Amino acid sequence: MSPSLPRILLTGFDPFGGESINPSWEAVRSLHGRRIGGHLIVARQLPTEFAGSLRELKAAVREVAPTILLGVGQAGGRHQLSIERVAINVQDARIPDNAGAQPVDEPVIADGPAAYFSTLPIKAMLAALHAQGLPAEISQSAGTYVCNHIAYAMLHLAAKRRGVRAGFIHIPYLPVQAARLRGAASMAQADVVRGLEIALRTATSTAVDRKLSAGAID
Ligand code: PCA
Repeated sequence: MSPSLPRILLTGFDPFGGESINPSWEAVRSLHGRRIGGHLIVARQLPTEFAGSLRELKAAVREVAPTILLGVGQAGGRHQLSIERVAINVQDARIPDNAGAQPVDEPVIADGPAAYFSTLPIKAMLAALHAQGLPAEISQSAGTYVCNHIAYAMLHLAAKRRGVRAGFIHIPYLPVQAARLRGAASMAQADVVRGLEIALRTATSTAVDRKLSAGAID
């Protein structure tokens, strides 16, 4: 690994919930080794497991020493690139994770704060995605499953390290998944990858986020 470039740790998940692929890993893996905004991308797959993902995230952070952490996960049913604003300190699993664990109303980190806000420039990222013709939104909840868990853990680890920022993006199904699911929204992998590139380039070049309305009523 080039010692001279600051690094971005970009994570995707393995398949879960009966799917045989996870679009987050398919997109993330194709960016491994790329340089974006003067940073080297290191891609890692995390298991869709509460305990296992946290263990592997901590090991990857120790090894890679990233200045930016971006988690990516599948959010079947969402229609666009979904930039998460917040991660909450709760695990509430509707289905068992890939290790069979199904925590209900447990904290991610026992003594952690109730929530963390993303420390990436979410509004600047949103504006850049729209400007490049990609559908994207700000999401006010990353859910309560493994993705929220990892988003929270990334922000918790980043909060303890000077100059380190973190965030999370949920992505729709791939067309090949949606074709089986009749009516589900999807996004082509090339667009997801381009969107992640744009989001990361914006993160590397934006120290102070923009103030743009992108809220929700419900
Ligand atoms: N999506 C799940 C976990 C793994 C993934 O890709 C989630 O949204 O929690």
